[in-house]
This record gives sequence, structure tokens and C-alpha cells, in this order.
Amino acid sequence: MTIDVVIPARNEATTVADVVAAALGCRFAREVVVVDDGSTDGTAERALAAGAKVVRRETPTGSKANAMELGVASTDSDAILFCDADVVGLTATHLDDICRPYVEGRAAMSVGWFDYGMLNPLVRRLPPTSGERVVPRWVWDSVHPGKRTGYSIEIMINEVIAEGRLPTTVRIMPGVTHRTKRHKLGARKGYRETWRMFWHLIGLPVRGVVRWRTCWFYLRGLTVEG
Ligand SMILES: Nc1nc2c(ncn2[C@@H]2O[C@H](COP(=O)(O)OP(=O)(O)OP(=O)(O)O)[C@@H](O)[C@H]2O)c(=O)[nH]1
Ligand SMILES: [Mg+2]
Repeated sequence: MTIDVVIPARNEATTVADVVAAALGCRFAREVVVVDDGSTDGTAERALAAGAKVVRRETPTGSKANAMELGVASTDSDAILFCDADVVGLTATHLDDICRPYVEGRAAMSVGWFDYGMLNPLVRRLPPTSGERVVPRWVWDSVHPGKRTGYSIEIMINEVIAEGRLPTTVRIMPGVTHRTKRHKLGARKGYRETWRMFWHLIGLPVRGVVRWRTCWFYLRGLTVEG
């Protein structure tokens, strides 16, 4: 079984090299692919120097999901370990721990949550929204093409898993955080964008884009490890 790592990155020069280093150290990962479409801060160069294969487009694809699609298309692995490029504190051990339940056949999807400290017991019971997750290629292929857009792609992957009632494992990645939109865009714009994203996600079941039973599945069907 092969697992390739796909890292969508747009203007993540600050963190991308460390994320690539963690991915290259993951014992289950074969190849590490960074997808950069239109970065202006040298993200692709840093990723390349750190040892990643870089899929580069001069023009933006328009969204994280589109970038992920390019990354998946550039590999032929059986499974994909997705990872955001703006993660801080990530190590190869965190990624090994995410992959292990999948490799050992205990989970069809295994997800890592950021470390929210005292909130961890609550957070890890929620439908997972973080980008750090391993899924078999067929799960990605099963996300309806019309839903492979924007920043709700993780919810759409969740939906495929929930519809199949497939075993899912979540774990906290101790010490791992990320550069939020506030860091990247400044406080005012960052908070505005974060709220926009939050309401968009909340609105998905309300607007019928994803079924309520997807949420229900995650509230009762998760195996929490670590
Ligand atoms: N290649 C590429 N990567 C993208 C694009 N949009 C987002 N990304 C990357 O996808 C990852 C997650 O994107 P973020 O914008 O941080 O979204 P998020 O982590 O869901 O939101 P925050 O909680 O605000 O950090 C990061 O590595 C981004 O650089 C895009 O259009 N193209
Ligand atoms: Mg982020």
C-alpha cells in the first residue's frame, strides 16, 4: 500500500519547509507533493529546497480543493495523506500516528486535530474539519466534483466517509497549531474571513449541502485515539 502526501500551499513560505520536512520523515509516506498555484512569496522554491516535489501553476486555481485535486492527480498512490502548509509544530511522529490506524486497517479515514489544550476533549468529538488526514484515493474520487470546491472540502470528504459508515479515527496532535487567517491577513481582515468561513461551515447542513446525518455520524461514530 502506498501513501503520498499532498500539501496545498498558497503563500506559505514561512512554514512550508517545516511541514515538508515532517512529511518526508513520515515512515509511511512515499512522496511529498506541494501544490502551489500563484504564490508570490517563494513558497514553491522553499518547498523544493526542502525536498518536496512541487506542482506549480502560475495562475491561481481558485481554492484549496482545486489545489488538492491537482496534487492527487499528480500521484498514483493508493492513499493520500493531506496536510496544510500553514501548520506549526508538526513532526513526522504526528504524521506516523495519523497514518497508523489507516495502515493497520482500523480506520478508513484517520484525522489529526490541532492542539486546543483544555478544549481538546470537546474538539475531538466534533466532525473533524482539519486538513491533516489520510484517506484512500477512492474516497477523494467519490467526492462529487461539484463539491470539490472552496474551504469546505474536508466536510465533503467527511460526507463520503459518513455515507459509507466507515470507521474513522481522530487524535489530537500534541503541540501542533497553525498560522491562522489573523496571522496571515492581519486582525481585522483575518477575523472577518474566519467568521465568514465559520458561518459557511455551519450553513452547509442548514442549506442542505450536506446531510444532517453526516454530522450525527461523527457525533457517535468516531474512535478517539490519543
Ligand atoms: N495551492 C493552494 N493552496 C491553498 C489555496 N487556498 C488555501 N490553500 C492552502 O490550504 C491550506 C489551508 O488553507 P487556509 O486558508 O489556511 O484555511 P484553513 O486552515 O481552513 O483556515 P484557517 O483556520 O483560517 O487557517 C494552507 O496550506 C493554504 O496555503 C489555494 O487556492 N491554492
Ligand atoms: Mg490554516
